[in-house]
Amino acid sequence: MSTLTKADIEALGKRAERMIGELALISAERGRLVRLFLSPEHRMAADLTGRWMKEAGLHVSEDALGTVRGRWGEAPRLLIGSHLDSVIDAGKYDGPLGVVGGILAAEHFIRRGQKPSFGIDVLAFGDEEGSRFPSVLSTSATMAGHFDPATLDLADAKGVTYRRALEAYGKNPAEVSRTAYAPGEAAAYVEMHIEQGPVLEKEGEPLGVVTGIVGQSRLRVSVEGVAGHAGTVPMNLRKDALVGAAEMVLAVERIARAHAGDRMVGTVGRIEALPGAVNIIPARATFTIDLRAMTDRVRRDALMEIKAEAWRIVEARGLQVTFEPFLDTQTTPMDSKLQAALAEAIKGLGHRPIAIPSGAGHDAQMMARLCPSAMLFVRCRGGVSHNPAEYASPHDMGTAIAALIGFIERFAP
Ligand code: HGY
Ligand code: MN
Ligand code: MN
Repeated sequence: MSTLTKADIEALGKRAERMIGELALISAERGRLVRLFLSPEHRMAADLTGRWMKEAGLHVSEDALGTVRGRWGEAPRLLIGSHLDSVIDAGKYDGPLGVVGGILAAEHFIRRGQKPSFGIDVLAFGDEEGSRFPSVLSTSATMAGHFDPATLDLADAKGVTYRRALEAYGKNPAEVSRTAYAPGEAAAYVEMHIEQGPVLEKEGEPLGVVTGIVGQSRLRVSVEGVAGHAGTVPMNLRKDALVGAAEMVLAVERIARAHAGDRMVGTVGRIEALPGAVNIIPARATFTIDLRAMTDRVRRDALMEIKAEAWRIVEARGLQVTFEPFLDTQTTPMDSKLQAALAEAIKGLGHRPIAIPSGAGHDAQMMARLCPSAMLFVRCRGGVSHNPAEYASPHDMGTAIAALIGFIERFAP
């Protein structure tokens, strides 16, 4: 059974709620949560996180990509982390729960002077969502030794490159590749995260153990047509880029639905028509595709189906289409031994661990390329996420931190 009392668990949950609430006030916009990588808001959130890490007794440092690291003890290390960056108009738990939970779990051992036979690093990543640059998971990828130098030349919506943004944040891009852990230094990685889905709520359980993380393809599609006068060009003579794009969007939905058995989901989250005037037939339409499935082959085959459909559409309409892929992450299984240890810790609290595949991407997807990795899911109301209505209860968060503490008590590198 857990060494924590019910009062301990409630207190942990209340502290987590307070800390997450404080982080949620750090936003680039009033009225909605926007916290982008290498932004002034990232700086403020990183400083607040560093302060909490220090107060918990961790030794705080920051790497060349702005990842904040709270360190305790010697190698081999158990890494515990998640991300501080957010999507646009985000909920406040996606990311921060894993950072705050890691700090409070580490503090539990430091306060009691219970030094395990391994070190603990709590990590606060800055670029999981890819909300600023067309890259995702770049900070955890770097820590795992897989940074793609081409990332430095990616530009944000204002044309600021990743490299310039790093320099403006006070970092030296030349030091980026030195942030990776040395082989053997990281014994394992564990991440606590809201489930962002409805399974735990349906099961009536607060905690789940992630079996694997979905693979993702993200690409930008550009459809070229011919601008024309909305009042004078007959319908049968038009080369309307937006109508062609609209047919493609429906094809994405149809093809994704056809592969529901592989948990395939296809989303067009952004679309733009140019020149964007009410009385001009769109000459150009650009949109994004986010395609995911639990098997990589099925996902990549479906992507070919979507492209084939797009070529048929442009052929029929006298348009042109180009595809610009900017993400392709593999389906990533979580370490089975670590899953079992998380399940034992959850049972030690008198709960039933629920095994769940993750339809969302996470930093654990990259850290799994460095060391055995696992994720602990926390129930969230209605499964709602990437939405300001996102909510996890202090009781469930306290229970999750207690489970993480139980996991650490059981962990042996
Ligand atoms: O989009 C995702 O899967 C994650 O929230 N970055
Ligand atoms: Mn997340
Ligand atoms: Mn997210």
